[in-house]
Amino acid sequence: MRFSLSAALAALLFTLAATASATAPPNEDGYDLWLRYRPLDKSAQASVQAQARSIVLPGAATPTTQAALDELQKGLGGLLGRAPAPATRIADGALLLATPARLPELNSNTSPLRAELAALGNEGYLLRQTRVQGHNVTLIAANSDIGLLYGTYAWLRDIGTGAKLEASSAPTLQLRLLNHWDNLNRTVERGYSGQSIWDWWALPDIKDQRYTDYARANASLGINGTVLNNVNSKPEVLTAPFIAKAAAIADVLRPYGIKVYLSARWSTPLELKETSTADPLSPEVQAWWKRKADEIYKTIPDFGGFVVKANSEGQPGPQDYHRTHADGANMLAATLAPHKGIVMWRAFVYAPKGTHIGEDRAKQGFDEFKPLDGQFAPNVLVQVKNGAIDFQPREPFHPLFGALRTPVMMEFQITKEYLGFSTDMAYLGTMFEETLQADTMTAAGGRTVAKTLSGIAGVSNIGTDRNWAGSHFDQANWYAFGRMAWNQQAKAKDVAAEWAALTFGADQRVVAPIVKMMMESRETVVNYMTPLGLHHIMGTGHHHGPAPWVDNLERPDWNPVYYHRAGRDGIGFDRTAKGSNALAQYAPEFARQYSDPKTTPEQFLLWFHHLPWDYKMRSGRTLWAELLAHYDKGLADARSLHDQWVALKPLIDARRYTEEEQRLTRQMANALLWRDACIAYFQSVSGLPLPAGVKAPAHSLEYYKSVTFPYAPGHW
Ligand code: GCW
Repeated sequence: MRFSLSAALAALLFTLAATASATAPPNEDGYDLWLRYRPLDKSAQASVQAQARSIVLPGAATPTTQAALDELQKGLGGLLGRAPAPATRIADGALLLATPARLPELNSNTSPLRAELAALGNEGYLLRQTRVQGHNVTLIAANSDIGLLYGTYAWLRDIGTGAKLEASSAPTLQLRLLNHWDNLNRTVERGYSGQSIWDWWALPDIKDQRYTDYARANASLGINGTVLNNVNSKPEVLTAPFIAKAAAIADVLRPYGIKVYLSARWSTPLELKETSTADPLSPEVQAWWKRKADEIYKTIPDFGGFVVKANSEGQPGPQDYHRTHADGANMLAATLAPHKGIVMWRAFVYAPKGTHIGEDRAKQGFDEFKPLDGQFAPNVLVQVKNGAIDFQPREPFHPLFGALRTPVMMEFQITKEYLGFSTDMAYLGTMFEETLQADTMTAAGGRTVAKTLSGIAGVSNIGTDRNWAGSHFDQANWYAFGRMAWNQQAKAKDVAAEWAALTFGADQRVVAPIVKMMMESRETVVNYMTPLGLHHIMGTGHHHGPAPWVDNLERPDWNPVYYHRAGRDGIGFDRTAKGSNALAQYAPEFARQYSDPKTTPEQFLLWFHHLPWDYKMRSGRTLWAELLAHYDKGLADARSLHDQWVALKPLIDARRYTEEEQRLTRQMANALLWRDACIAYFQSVSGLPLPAGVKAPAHSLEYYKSVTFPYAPGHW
């Protein structure tokens, strides 16, 4: 009896295991990103096969078209099980890759595509089921080989998501860059995904396969430039050995349309002891930079240019010599101009120690750069962070957008310095969309932030972790940045759906719930960290965890208490005319709307206003009760994110399921810590009781103050 029972049990377990392995998808480690090319089902395979019976590229292959052909081999090999061989003759069912140079009839007066192609510029593409030379083909057409590569990725993407073929697409911005904050010793400032992928020691001789896969991933999104090193830069990066290393990376990235840029340290020639000063007006300094630019272009003929962090957070700059940011930027720009290089000069500056420290930090970038407008050389762009403080979970757009005639680059932070690193889930597509679509009100009828841009940069979240980004969901932030750099009108939700389908498979039972989680995630983080316009109340230095009580740092504007200004009388930073008047930096109509708390969107309320705790919110609740409700909602939603993921378990491969489940569990704990610590602290300041139904924090304020995060990553 005992024997047969255990036999029955064994049989049952065997059946369960067999069923589980039959349904659960195979494990994945995330290395393939959104370019996974897992087999399609039979009917989808048949329809793709019909579009690509052969692959035809008229004319000779170039490194870029070779990259497209290689991707098709890889992609169709995975999706269909085998890829068609390249053919030379156009036939029915061919997948045809053509530019007017390769197939002159595309440009003939009778070509129906001529005008459409002409409108696509150098990088755009069109996808079309059409007839060419009497044959039914699927056409990927563009004006250049890089357009063909982008079109190839778009075609593969449409297959992966199950979408119908995109008609045509062209980017609005020419500069679509990643900024790596990677140090030469391979640590990454604000990096939460391992070491820098750039192995400077092994370069230039040893070129990791990752560089090619990095290029593929970026080209698939249309990213066309990358700044290899941290804006807190070192002089060595501009010495010959490192230029040779950068050149080796540039060689790998070039076929994929990606240019290499470097962060230049202002005082490089002085620190290398090759000049006696770093004054931009010194002929010796100018000559040095000219020689340096010539040297770089000799090694990297298509070098993109420099990004510069000057006179910011202790970095050297032209102001050390009583020169302006424009003097500095223009001097570098003059050395790059003959080579068609550019300077991206960062506007992330705030008063150096000891100088007008009394001024609202949110105003300082504008105050420095607005008066210089019109003084910059044509190949200078001012690179502006999305908000005026620093990559907070939510910030209003920076007032420099729309205020300058000088071309402006957007700087987003893809790595989540202030949003829970790569351990908390926060899909940033919604944040990118919110900022890009915000109305600067700098023109009649409105003018979105997107419309004010000449380029866009994202601070990379890429590292040596097997999954590249620290977590699977953080891959989506790289993806969303790239897709929205290509098209600023893209909707975060559509981008999330694309990413989810490509990353987890185009099954609506998986895609729809994942998109829902993604779309909720960033607001969840805002709620448990910095609701209602609160900002910069994170832990000192590493910026992890709650620390609203901190008031003892070297500079007042590094202290959380400086930003939330909570006291018995109320909470929030008054940036109206009664306060710092930062609102005066915005367009008059914007300033008018945001000067009145009643017409200020509540998500920015405490950013612009200092209000009494009993201020009546739109919900009818007091500000105090509303603040508590937001913290509670943040915690509840963090728990819900976890539960939504758990419900997906049967449909996700075990490895990725577990890796994310562990993170979402950790996020619940982090949300609880934030909620409890902030409530304990703000209650100690407001002196108000917790309304009925609001749970008291689990510990004393002293306990929360004692929580530390030794060796938190990303902070050197
Ligand atoms: O957000 C802050 C970061 C610094 C960073 C700086 C900047 C590269 O805490 O780590 O330095 O901004 O953007 O320059």
